[in-house]
Amino acid sequence: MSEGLYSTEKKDFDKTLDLKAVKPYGDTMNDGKTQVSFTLPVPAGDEAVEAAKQLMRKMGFENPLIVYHKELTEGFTFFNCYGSCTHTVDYTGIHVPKVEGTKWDMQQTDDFIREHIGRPLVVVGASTGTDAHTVGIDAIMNMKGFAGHYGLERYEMFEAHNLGSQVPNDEFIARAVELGADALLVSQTVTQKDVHIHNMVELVELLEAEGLRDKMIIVCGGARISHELAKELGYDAGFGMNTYADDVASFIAQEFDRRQHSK
Ligand code: B12
Repeated sequence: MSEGLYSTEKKDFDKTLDLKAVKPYGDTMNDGKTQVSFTLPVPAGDEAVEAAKQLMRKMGFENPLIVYHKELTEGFTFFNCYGSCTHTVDYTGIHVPKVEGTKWDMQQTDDFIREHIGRPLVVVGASTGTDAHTVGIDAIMNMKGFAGHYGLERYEMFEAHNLGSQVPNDEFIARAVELGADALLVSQTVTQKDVHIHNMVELVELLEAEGLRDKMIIVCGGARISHELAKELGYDAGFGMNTYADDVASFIAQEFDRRQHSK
């Protein structure tokens, strides 16, 4: 037996990495293997599986396999699918705007503030608008922090005020003024129907109307927040997933120092 299905000859797998045409990696280079899951608003059954397959092909997946499906509730079916992605991206042409500056640890940031600013910086943070998610802002602000990185409350040179969740923008600003905030930290987790955009823009507009925009550094964060989006909406910086207090603290210290020199 030589060629064919039962061949014992070693196959020469594609090992070419072309960064100008990158596609998902499953078992071997360029196989495009991808796992996708979604729900269709149809009852479970053969027709539902066929609909999911057709959709996979339309999304650019070859050899779609529906490996699991289950009716979640009457008329809604969930699918786990595999397929080979036919699309590629040019990785070499990608430019992602990022927060500029050097990332320091807690000690370095505290030392820098002590030496260059001479007083603790006041930061006021909250999950604003209708957003009830507190874990993200707590991870950045609370004493114990997140994944081994202490939060801002632990820093000697930050006075951190965490106002919690569902804080309306006008209340947030009023408290920030009362506390003499140098920086505002806005957390936005829910992004459905662009609710975060409206809420984040409203904050900037209110600050501008009250002549406060340039008096405070405004930073936002959340799993679906990027620095690019933050800048677009009038914020000084935006931080996404896997952010630690170190990132935010370094940025605020360096930005505050830059501003005090440009006055
Ligand atoms: C826990 C949770 C809840 C809890 C929240 C409890 C609490 N006290 O926080 C409860 C049950 C209340 C909840 C409710 C809802 N939730 Co919820 N929830 C989650 C869940 C499971 C985890 C979120 C979390 O805690 N992540 C961990 C933290 C550490 O990560 P993080 O928030 O991304 O924070 C990091 C960074 O983003 C960044 N960061 C975050 N904030 C800030 C701020 C600043 C200034 C900076 C610098 C950085 C920063 O730093 C953090 C650390 O690295 C996620 C799903 C998931 N697995 O992510 C859904 C999820 C966020 N929820 C979702 C939804 C839809 C809802 C509801 C609308 C559901 C409903 N229909 O009622 C409600 C909304 C309630 C409301 N009014 O806000 C969706 C959001 C989808 C979207 N894109 O909008 C998710 C993604 C689930 C999903 N897949 O559908 N939720």
